[in-house]
Amino acid sequence: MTKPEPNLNTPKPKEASGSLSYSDRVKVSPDYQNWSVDYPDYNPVDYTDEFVSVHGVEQGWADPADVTEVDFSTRFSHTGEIQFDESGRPLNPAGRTGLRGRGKLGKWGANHAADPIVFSKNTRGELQILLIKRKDTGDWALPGGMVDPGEKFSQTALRELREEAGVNLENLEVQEVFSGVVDDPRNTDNAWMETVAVYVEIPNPVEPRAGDDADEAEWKIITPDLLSGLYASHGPILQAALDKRQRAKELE
Ligand code: RP5
Repeated sequence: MTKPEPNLNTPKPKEASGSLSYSDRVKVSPDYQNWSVDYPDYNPVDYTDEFVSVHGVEQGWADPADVTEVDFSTRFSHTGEIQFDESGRPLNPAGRTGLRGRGKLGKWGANHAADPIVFSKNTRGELQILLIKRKDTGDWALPGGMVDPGEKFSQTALRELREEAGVNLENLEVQEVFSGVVDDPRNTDNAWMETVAVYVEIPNPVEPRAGDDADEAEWKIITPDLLSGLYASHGPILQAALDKRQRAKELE
């Protein structure tokens, strides 16, 4: 097999929309993404946004710049054991991203979030999903957010639903449908988003009201175009919830 040419100098065509794009990110060929593939020339820019390194540290939501000060024995990844590079930085389980450092993420390693998937049918009987339009990228997304200390993932998901979409379902039971790395535009080689997505179905679509990080909140009919246009990997996560819902219906 011919060895694929690494291409470190071409920026990725569509890394992210809006203010999340990292202009210094370089393209990594899929053949070279896995850390187990030898890539001696790999030397991407080391970037941590000032908002993280100054304000984040002052406000207590970001780790110190020196990764050796972080106690990783209290941290975890949904993907299993985390690998580290020779300087002690955690390595993104999804592989090389073309950027080192933490970018706009506060924590070295996994940055934990939770996402609510809320289904309901409209008056014509069509299945809908409650989505928000993110202020930072303008993408439609699940109304999820970062886990607060001491919170269970399901609590985070339902709190974020209330804060971002104005819908309070905090007394309802939810079904877990996904846990793992999100293909988030903020991810770097050393800091990445992970989420737990949960789903619930309600009989009537409650009127949403956008808040917090959301510009808009709306019920959307689920179509292939909607699924493929969602933020990060929210499309595949929503598809997993649809499949699980379908299997549950078949057993009823
Ligand atoms: C995504 O970012 C997660 O799936 C979740 O929806 C979101 C959390 O980040 P913020 O919305 O708090 O920026 O990776």
